[in-house]
Amino acid sequence: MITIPIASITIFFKLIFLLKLGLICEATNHSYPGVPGERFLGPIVRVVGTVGQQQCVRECRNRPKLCNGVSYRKQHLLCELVSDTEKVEPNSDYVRFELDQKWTSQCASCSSDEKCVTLSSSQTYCVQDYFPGDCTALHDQESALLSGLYRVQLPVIGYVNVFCEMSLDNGGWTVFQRRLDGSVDFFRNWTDYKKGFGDLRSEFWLGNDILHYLLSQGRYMMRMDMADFDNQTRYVKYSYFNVGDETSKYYVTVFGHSGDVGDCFTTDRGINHTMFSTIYQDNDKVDNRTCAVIYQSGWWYRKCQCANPNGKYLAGRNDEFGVGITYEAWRGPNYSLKFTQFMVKKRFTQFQTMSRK
Ligand SMILES: [Ca+2]
Repeated sequence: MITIPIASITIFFKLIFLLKLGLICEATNHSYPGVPGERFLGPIVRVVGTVGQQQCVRECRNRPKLCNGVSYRKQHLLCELVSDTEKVEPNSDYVRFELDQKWTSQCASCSSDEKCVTLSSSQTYCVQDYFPGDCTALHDQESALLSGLYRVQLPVIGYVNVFCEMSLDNGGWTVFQRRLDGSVDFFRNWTDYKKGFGDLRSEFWLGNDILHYLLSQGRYMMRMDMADFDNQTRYVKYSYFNVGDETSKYYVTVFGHSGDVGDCFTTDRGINHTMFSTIYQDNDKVDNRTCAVIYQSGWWYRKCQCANPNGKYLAGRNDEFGVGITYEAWRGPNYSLKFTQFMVKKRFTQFQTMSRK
């Protein structure tokens, strides 16, 4: 008589149960146990919409140099690929799978921007993968995406991580500045502002080169959100925003104000048609003074400013005229705001352009 230990029967039925739930993905000899109720924090390196769970895992396996895990959102058939699987967060809509990619020998020749395609003859080919150029393209591709870190591909500089605001004002916004707690020093030199600094999940400046190449992809609008220490909020929006390259000193063009507070960017002391200035790079329009030193930041200074979003985190009312994170048209030059965030969104997406014809 053959005896089967009770334990192995229990494991067998547990596996059947998990497979029924779809929490184990079976894909050519490799099973990946899923963790329900959690998702990877990203950055999300690639989004694949309208696929099943097993296909989602396969999409990751087909990109061995890019992908080490997937977050799958069942209701939306939404597949998020990540390369960094260290940080997770609870989310009941998701199940996450961590993948060990070392075994994937057939696709090993594909680079991180290529997808491995298997033909029926079991031969594999590496084909160029598609990457969106900004958060607007990501949002157009899949409107159910959450706010967070995503990888986009820009002209000239290639891949960069950006924070996408996917719910506020219809989503699809790429964030390029945020202040919220004073944890990051913004009184920095030209190179720091050129390359960007800080933490994309917290306080940061995305970087003037990134901003320039991002905006070079089309026609963009800009939105600035702000909050004071009484938890009041305001925003301004501009129908056009563009930033030149480094040889132009990141020359800015902005117009078309709207919002629920006065304009600080296209006025006489605004930023329109000015160059970027930092300490040791005085490109402002005051001959005998250096605005960037007086107001302790890097910014598009004119004579000198009406808003100083990269200023010192002075937390509310203070005596340092204009040095704080000020927005004169709202709380004046002696009030340093609690929160600011700047972001851009492409005005006409491919679909909208097509339907406009
Ligand atoms: Ca000057």
